Amino acid sequence: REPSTPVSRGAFIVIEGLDKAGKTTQAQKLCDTLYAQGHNVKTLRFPDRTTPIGRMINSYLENTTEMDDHAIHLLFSANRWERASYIKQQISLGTTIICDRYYYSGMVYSASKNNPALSLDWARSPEVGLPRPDRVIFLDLSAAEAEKRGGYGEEKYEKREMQERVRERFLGLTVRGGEESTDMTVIDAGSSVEEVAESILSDVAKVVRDVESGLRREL
Ligand code: DGP
Repeated sequence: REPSTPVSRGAFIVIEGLDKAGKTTQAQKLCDTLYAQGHNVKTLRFPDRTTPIGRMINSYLENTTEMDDHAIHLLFSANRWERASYIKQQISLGTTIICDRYYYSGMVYSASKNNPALSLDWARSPEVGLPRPDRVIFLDLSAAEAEKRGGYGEEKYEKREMQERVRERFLGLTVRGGEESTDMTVIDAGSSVEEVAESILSDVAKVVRDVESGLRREL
């Protein structure tokens, strides 16, 4: 009898950027557009504040709980590991995942704290083995521009100097070499919502096509 046609896997797309760069808006827009084009697609975001670990992260970010820099780093990572098998399962079922922040945020925010005991390499290690994205979009915005977008709120990292260090480290990842830099595309987040959405779509559409036609590795 005829062998059944294998379902092609979905793509795993990550959107990264500073606070206020427009990640959430763009992740939703990208999801809506791909869905309208007939793809199975879902969004995810990290930190996922709804799980027990996510609630601990939330109280740290809201400055309600103090925590050692290493301990909170491991919680952020654990919060991603909680969803790792879900991501793999959805992708193998043919669903494309658009993810608002991932371990790139994990590495650069922790390594930007000016804590000499917490290097980028140390920050990378608990993330090793998480599903690797097919594409990472970095929405680039200067810290000054980000601040103009309604200013920062009360959360832990919403301060100019921290955001400047975070941006430098993100851009460093794109030139660093090594496995986490290979698929990162930098997109200027300073133009209009529609223009940014178009730039993201033209980059991601090709990746999704390649994945669906089996031209990309398994996750
Ligand atoms: P958001 O919910 O996207 O506004 O993110 C909350 C804040 O947490 C934001 O300032 C970025 C930061 N963040 C996100 N992921 C990580 C992580 O893995 N580690 C650290 N240290 N910070 C993170």
